[in-house]
Amino acid sequence: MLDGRKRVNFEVHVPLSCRSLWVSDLHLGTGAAKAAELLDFLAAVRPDRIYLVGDIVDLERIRSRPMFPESHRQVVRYLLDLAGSGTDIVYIPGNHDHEFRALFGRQICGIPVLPEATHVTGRGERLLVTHGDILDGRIRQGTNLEQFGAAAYSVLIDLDASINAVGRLLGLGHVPVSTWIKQRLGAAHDYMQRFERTAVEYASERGFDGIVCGHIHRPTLARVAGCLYANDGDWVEHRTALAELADGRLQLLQWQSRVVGIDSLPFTRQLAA
Ligand SMILES: [Mn+2]
Repeated sequence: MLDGRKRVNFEVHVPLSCRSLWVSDLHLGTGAAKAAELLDFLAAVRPDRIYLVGDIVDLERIRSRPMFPESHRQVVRYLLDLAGSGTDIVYIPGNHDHEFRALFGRQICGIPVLPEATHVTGRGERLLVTHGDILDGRIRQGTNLEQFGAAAYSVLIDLDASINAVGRLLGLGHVPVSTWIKQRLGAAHDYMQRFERTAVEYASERGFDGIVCGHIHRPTLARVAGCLYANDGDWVEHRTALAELADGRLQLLQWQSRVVGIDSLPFTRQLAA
């Protein structure tokens, strides 16, 4: 089982119809991407609209170590086919695929490329959708320790892929080492908390009821001082997505050989207002 994450009381009907689905941090083009599992997940959900919330294809890594196996191609083809057959898809690039920011305002095979988006839920809540790296700029104005946390955190995210590649070779399955380290490395933990707080401030200042982002590879759904903070997680480590269900409620989903509804990670504390 995955580090003690518990199921919530949420029944999943396959395929799961939902109004909207947010996925990010796929990091296709790296050995860490869980492309085959993502394909299984995508086949088990029927969203009206999909937001691709950045770090979809890891152009940064591809430049230094080119690889793009068949399963990664299939993910891209599948998404393009969905767009071609009427699913509304929006692409918001992140920092690992920032080259696509040159295409803001244009479309790739019918998929608009946007810096950010506004999503209104069935319950009338206005949510800001952004990858989240823009928040790093605000966090870097923080203390040296916080800056160290941000740097340590991005190293850990990369490290996770290497550790798990070794784990797979040894037949160990998924080794949640970086989750373990992240929970214990104070500076990384401080960075994540600051990221979440900054995200909520950023959305509130701009008059939104909440924010949906990715970037820090930590699936979370929380309400902080009346503002919604939703992080759709990643497809390197957690295999998670955020869904808006038919009734307008938000729900974190995880692929565990089937679609499962999950709570936020157990180590997510209630953030200070
Ligand atoms: Mn990112």
